[in-house]
Amino acid sequence: ILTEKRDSTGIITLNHAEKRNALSETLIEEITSALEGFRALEIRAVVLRAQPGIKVWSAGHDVNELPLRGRDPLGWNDPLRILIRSIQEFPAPVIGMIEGSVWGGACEVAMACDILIATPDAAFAITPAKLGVPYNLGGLMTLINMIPLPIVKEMLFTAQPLPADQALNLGIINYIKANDEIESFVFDMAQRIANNSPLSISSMKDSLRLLSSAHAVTPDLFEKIQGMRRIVYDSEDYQEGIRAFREKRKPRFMGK
Ligand code: LCV
Repeated sequence: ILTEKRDSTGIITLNHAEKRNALSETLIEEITSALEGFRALEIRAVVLRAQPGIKVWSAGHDVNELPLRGRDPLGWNDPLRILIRSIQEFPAPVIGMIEGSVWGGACEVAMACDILIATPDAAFAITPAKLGVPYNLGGLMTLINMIPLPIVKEMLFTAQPLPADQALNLGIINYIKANDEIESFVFDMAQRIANNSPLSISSMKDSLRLLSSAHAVTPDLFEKIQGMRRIVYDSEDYQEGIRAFREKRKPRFMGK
């Protein structure tokens, strides 16, 4: 990643284009430590972006780091989960500046941002079904807090990209701006945020996080869901999804 401080705005630029900014443990650790550094500098707005004009904002979870059979691929301490929480718990607003296509767990990273501004070519594809992965409860919570349920189901079940204009119509992203306008638009908004009360904003951001995740899940319900998910990540289909990706071929899911 590249990091930059511009007045009270901190900028994180994903910078691993040769691997399509796949969210490896290393890349995620760089992002979370940059956020920790920004917290110490009392940064008042963060912009999370990729290189200008990029075709793929992020290809999502590094598939080569997905555990093989028998282990939850999206457990509490997995890097992607740590990254999502570090964005959601950061005391200042994080603006996702999206150029290009966003895949899998990177969609959830985008949806964990507080405000999303995208270029017309941006698109969002949530892909666990393409890999045979059972998305986790917290991740689904992030998604349904940002996306209307019928659209979340369409995105999860088809794993097809949702284009920026459709995302804007649905209120998933705040603005679409042309490539030559988006940077100044985003930084102007970051500056407006930085000029307001950081204490007020931080308390409201955290209150909204707590309110939006306040869903009663009984222990029985939780264990039922975990049991269902284990059947999936223990399945042949889960292995087939990862193998197919590595062999650069379409997966053949047999439902077992
Ligand atoms: C590792 C990669 C990746 C990658 N991991 O370039 O949400 S969940 O549950 O599904 C979660 C588990 C998750 O996020 O899973 C990952 C979901 N992501 C995807 O399904 C997208 C996978 N990537 C692609 O479909 C293509 O790479 C796109 C369309 C993003 C870009 O295609 P393009 O032709 O421009 P390549 O496919 O040639 O990729 C360039 C290099 O990046 C690696 C890929 O293996 C290749 O590496 P090599 O040059 O060593 O072959 N790469 C891409 N995505 N998610 N590695």
